[in-house]
Amino acid sequence: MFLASTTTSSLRSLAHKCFSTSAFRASALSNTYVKYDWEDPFNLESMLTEEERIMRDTARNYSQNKLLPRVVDAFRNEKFDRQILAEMGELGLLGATIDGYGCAGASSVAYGLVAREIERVDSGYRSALSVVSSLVMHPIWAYGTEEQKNKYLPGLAKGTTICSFGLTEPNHGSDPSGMETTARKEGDTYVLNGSKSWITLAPIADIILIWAKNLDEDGAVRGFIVDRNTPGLETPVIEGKLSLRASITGMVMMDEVRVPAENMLPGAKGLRGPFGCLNNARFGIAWGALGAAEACLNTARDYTMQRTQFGRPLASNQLIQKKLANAHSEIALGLHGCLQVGRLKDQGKAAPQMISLLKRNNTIKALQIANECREMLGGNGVVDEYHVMRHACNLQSLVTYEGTSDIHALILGKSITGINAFY
Ligand code: TGC
Ligand code: FAD
Repeated sequence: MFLASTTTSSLRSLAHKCFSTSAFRASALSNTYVKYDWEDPFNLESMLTEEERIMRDTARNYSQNKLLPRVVDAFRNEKFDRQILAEMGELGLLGATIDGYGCAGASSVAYGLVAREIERVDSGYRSALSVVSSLVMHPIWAYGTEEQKNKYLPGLAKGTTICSFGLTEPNHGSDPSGMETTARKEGDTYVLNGSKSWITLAPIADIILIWAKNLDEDGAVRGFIVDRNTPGLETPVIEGKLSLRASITGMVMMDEVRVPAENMLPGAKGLRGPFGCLNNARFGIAWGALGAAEACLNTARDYTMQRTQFGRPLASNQLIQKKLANAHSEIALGLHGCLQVGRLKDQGKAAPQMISLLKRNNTIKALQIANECREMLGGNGVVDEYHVMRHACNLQSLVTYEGTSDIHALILGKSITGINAFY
């Protein structure tokens, strides 16, 4: 009783203190109606820095004016124009979070905003940005020697050097720990043997970061920068993708490929090397997926406002409005999760599981949104010029690469229960 009354009186006194601050009183008593901005429901804009807004606007202008006009043809004909990376480099969009070496030194949120804008046009273009920035530039910067950084980062930042990240193998996708690619030391070279599969940009890459088990270190996983012109290296294209057709994907076959010993990244030993890169790339995918979802929502909104059936716009039907509201809500919540994890990331406080949660949830939600938006466009929804079905096809890859949705569920499940359910 005594405790209860003490608590009540402390709470009353605390409430009095809070209420007497002018800001609290103004907001609590104000009758001002705050107008809802459906295009920015939680006022994300107010939480960005000036620099982040500038990077976002640069990426938006570029992708809407230069990428959008090319994408239908690129997707139809499975073409990736390598000039796109040079254009992104020119604008400072590659390796944006790295400080120095010709990079912008921007925040993680700025990187996410750029991914969102590029993916608003096509996931394949964002894939190229992710591979260069997170999967190759990041490890060279984080695990490389000063010589490696000076040699590779400026060209990668300009987009004049094209690169790939080779982790997945034909027999080892979700479980890269079983990889069969090996490295063995011979004099001042490492000799690589094995094959990698599903490697974005591999057929046109100038350098490929290959993860292999080093036989001289009990099979510890190491990263090697392999030059395209090395004898024994082949990079055949994987044809016939029905997803990410505007991105080029290939295999990497290595038969006694000799790499100078100084091309091994000394700061990465074990699987935490490649997984550290994946944290950054998965974070970018979490933002990017929502850019694709926003593009679908905006198209469906415009279409259903203009298209008339039964004598009134489709958008005046409850079923349509419910679909729009669902998509709108998921995008808004997802973006704010990304913003929070981006801020934590820059403070060194982001756990990998936070990124698994975002990557899994946002890609699944974006795919659902794209499918529902496609339905709202009726027959036109299956035509590439409306873009929505292309996004839906691309999003199939997003729920698969960089760890499938179910693998990320198991990562989260392990954290929740403490039980490893992978095997
Ligand atoms: P596990 O025993 O849990 O861990 C091995 C070591 O790695 C460390 N680690 C991490 N470190 C940093 N960040 C993370 N997210 C990490 N996750 C694990 C861990 O601490 C441990 O370190 P150490 O020093 O103690 O040895 O590993 P596991 O073999 O049991 O695997 C767990 C699992 C299944 C989660 C992992 O294998 C996984 O994530 N699988 C998914 C594979 C995947 O994501 N592949 C992506 C290929 S790249 C790609 O798809 C690019 S697409 C590009 C594009 O076009 O956009
Ligand atoms: P598998 O691992 O064979 O999985 C098949 C199914 O089984 C999935 O549904 C999976 O969730 C499920 N499964 C697996 N294990 C378990 C389990 N323990 N419990 C329950 N379910 C399980 N890789 C790179 O290294 N570099 C790249 O640049 C790259 N780019 C890519 C581009 C594209 C377009 C695509 C599609 C893939 C790319 N990948 C890349 C490969 C990608 O990361 C793998 O496809 C992905 O990790 C899944 O591996 P997998 O395809 O071998 O599927």
